[in-house]
Amino acid sequence: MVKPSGRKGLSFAFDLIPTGLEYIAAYIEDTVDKVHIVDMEMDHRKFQDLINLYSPDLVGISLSATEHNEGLRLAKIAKKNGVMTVIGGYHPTSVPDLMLSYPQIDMVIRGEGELTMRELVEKGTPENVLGVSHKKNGILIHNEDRPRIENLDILPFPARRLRQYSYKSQNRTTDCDVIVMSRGCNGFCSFCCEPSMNYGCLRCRSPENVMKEILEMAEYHQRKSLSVMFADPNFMGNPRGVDRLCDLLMEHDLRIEFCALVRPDAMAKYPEIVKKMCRAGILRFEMGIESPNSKDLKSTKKGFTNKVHGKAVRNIRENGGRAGGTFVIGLPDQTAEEIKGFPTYAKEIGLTAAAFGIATPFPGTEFYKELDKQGLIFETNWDNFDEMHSVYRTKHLSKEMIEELATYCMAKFWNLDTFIDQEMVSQKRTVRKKTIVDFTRERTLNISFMANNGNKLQKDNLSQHIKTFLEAYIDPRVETYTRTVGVHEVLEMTRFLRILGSQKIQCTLSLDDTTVSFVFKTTSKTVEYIRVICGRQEGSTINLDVDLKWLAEPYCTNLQKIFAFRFSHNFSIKKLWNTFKLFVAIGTEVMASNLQTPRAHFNLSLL
Ligand code: B12
Ligand code: SF4
Repeated sequence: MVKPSGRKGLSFAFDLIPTGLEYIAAYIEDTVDKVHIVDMEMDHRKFQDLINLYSPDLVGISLSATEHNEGLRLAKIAKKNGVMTVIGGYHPTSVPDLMLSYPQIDMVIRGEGELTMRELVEKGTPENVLGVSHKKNGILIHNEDRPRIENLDILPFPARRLRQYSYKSQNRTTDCDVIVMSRGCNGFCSFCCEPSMNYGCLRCRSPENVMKEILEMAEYHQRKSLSVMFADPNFMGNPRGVDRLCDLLMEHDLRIEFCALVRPDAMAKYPEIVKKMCRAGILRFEMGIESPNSKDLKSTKKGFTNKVHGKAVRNIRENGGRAGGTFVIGLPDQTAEEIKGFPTYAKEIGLTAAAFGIATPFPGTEFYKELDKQGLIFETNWDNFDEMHSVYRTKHLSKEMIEELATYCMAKFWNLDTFIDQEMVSQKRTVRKKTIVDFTRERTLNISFMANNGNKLQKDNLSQHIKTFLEAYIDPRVETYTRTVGVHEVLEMTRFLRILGSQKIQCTLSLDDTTVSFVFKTTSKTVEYIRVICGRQEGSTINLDVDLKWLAEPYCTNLQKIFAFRFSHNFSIKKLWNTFKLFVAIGTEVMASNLQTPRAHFNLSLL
């Protein structure tokens, strides 16, 4: 069972675990000699070497649209070795004819894989196996659909014991895992694959069955602290089930922080359950906010209005949870002005995290059918069906404009005020200030996530994207926010400020003629404000200049990166002394942090 490589979008933030393959492996394990799960993103061996090692009779590959090409490449290698191939997942289910047109694909399993795969390996032939599409003498045969599994409790838990890799959460130190409480969704959003895969039908496991798996999962991870994603597309689809699960979770002392994908209308409607979820450790939420505009919510058939947005976010924030939201940009009639308003709206309603995906017509969706009918889809490379590239013509915006707007939205939202706000909200729960070292370490990871994403995504036009990013950062709201909240009230930095004293630190980022400065005004006790301005301002006491040319140059060496940093703008002895104090303040904090938690290594070069 194989998952192709190729991180895209959100999988830079979360390691993607092939749960579907683990489910299937668990279901067929007792009927085959051996089943191996290979994740080519995590495995550093060549696929040919793995074929030699395992000598499989059958290779099963899981595919999304963006993995189409890579999946075909792997299937070709398997086929060259005389191995039968079968593929499954949302993409092949939607386009079985296309997939079977490739000589290296023998069979497609449509829909859920467990029962179909078991029957297939037991019979040894696809003939009359429900849910299989295959070829016979060059003719495509689509066997009838297999009915959905109504009682999900009959399924054995995913075969984590077959896992060969250690999956990590965004901080790269905590283990992460995935669990599924329900399948399907009762929504009918036009751009989503759920309606075609599950026909608006939501099926749920019993909370008791889920709890049993959670306990088994905790044991698998030796009860270490863990970050777990509920991969249900609509986790709150059955609020009573979630409520019961929270009761069960609270009976145990587990070191698990859960994340769930939820609809904002449910989060607005059930404040008591939201409260309970946060108490039970379900703390991070990703909501499909999609757009502030009613016309977009209507055209995509979201089934709710923008009135629910603010209320949903408030319910989460009040309980110290992380209110994440995703937006869809580049819909057929959206304008640049409308899209530019999205990050502002995200901040206004109080989201603590946001992602801005480009509307992508996946085959099988209503959205795809509509655009295909009008001949608007121009992209032919499936690699770009990743919600980060523009793949069809819209009324007002070019491909380049949409992709730049995605960068703009990202930068406008992920400014320093958002990072501070995130901390402020989580303090409601932790009642503890985070140290400046931990805070900076986590922000460095966020920035590297954005840089990885940007590098990979916009490699042809990276300089322009960096400039758009810098320009979007200029925002007077950062100063207003930091003056009101007080960064020192949110982060533990007493010793740091005492050593640093009264300073005006100016950190200037530039690329060609685009220059943006971050000004940090400190006293020995407070951070008065953080200001983000175009160009430079006079009167700073410490200057750090960073030339971002190296970012736009993907193959630059570490040495080049180091030379991009300069502390010497308008050099004077006084400034040198102040810079020294800054280094001492940072060094002291890093040492203190390493003494307290030796695993919190800090990469000084990043500072
Ligand atoms: C949770 C989730 C994520 C998580 C991953 C969680 C994890 N597993 O680690 C995160 C947030 C990281 C993520 C990222 C992305 N995701 Co996502 N994700 C989902 C979601 C909601 C659930 C996936 C899941 O784990 N399901 C649970 C398992 C049990 O189901 P399953 O994987 O579908 O497997 C079953 C069947 O499909 C089938 N099957 C699957 N593989 C195979 C293989 C064989 C051989 C066989 C026989 C059967 C079979 O049998 C399995 C068991 O029944 C799905 C929608 C959904 N409901 O599935 C979208 C979905 C898969 N994601 C999607 C997309 C677009 C993305 C991103 C590109 C978004 C972005 N821009 O960042 C990235 C892609 C990342 C990458 N490839 O690098 C799309 C894919 C569209 C398409 N047609 O290709 C989906 C369908 C959502 C949608 N838009 O409708 N995702
Ligand atoms: S609510 Fe979410 S999972 Fe359900 S159909 Fe809409 S986008 Fe898909």
